[in-house]
Amino acid sequence: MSETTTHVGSGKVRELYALDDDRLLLMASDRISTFDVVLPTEIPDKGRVLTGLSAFWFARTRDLVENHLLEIRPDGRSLECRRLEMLPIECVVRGYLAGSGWKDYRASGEVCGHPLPEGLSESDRLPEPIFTPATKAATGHDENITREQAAELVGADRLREVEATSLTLYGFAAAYAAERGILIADTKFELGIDRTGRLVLADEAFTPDSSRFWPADQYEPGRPQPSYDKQFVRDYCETLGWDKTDPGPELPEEVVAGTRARYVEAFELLAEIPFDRYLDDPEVVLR
Ligand code: Q0Z
Repeated sequence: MSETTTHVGSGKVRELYALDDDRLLLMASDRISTFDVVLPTEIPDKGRVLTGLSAFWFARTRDLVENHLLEIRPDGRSLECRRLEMLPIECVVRGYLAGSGWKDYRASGEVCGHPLPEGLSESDRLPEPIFTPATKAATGHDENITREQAAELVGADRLREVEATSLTLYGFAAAYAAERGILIADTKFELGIDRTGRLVLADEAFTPDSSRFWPADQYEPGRPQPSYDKQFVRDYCETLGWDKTDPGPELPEEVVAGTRARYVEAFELLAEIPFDRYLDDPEVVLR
């Protein structure tokens, strides 16, 4: 990092730096969170897996929507990106009934104003994927909003474009991943506007941190699904009687190794590139 690189933001497990007026650097650490707490133990290469997957999806979806990616750094964990005017909503698409979607459905029979058929079970596949925007909460949890609230925030015409783009991206990625043994239950994007007013996919795309990945071979509606990447960590934490407040527990080496293996497996299934090749030359995911 050069002297003139300024830190401009932190996520739970990522850092954002300004390179100049037009470019940002997004860096993914090896930190992992569970039950919303960042744990004291890192998962080696987790940031590289997520960065590689995100860059892979940017390359694969560039004909569907423009994206912010300029370069992938040789460290494999940082992306140089175009700086955009970010939309003040989180773009969420759900193909399955999980998380807050399942909670809202149980309470009201609908999710963000989408009426759904009666009698759906937890983790059921939805008849059609639905766009369920949320507000960006600085801390804590994003809050689901209605289409009307989202239209007030971005404008009705822009919202229609955002919804169509989000559904197209999810449809492409979910079908691609399902053929390779991973169900993408839902996903969250950030979209921005470039200086010419065009909609651009930003932030990260279809990583296990921004999406719910489920192993397709264990899919069984009617219960919560195991997480593709974090299930070992959650199961281990559940054995401890930890109250899920900060600080979280240290992870034993077998949980670290098993979790790292799951991240690498997701990368290799989706990108169809050995992870060691990515470490040698991160640009392989762009070709
Ligand atoms: C992304 C975030 C992170 C903390 C701002 N291309 C862009 N242009 C303008 N702003 C952003 C982007 Cl990606 C932008 N975030 C989310 C990421 C750490 C916050 F790594 N915030």
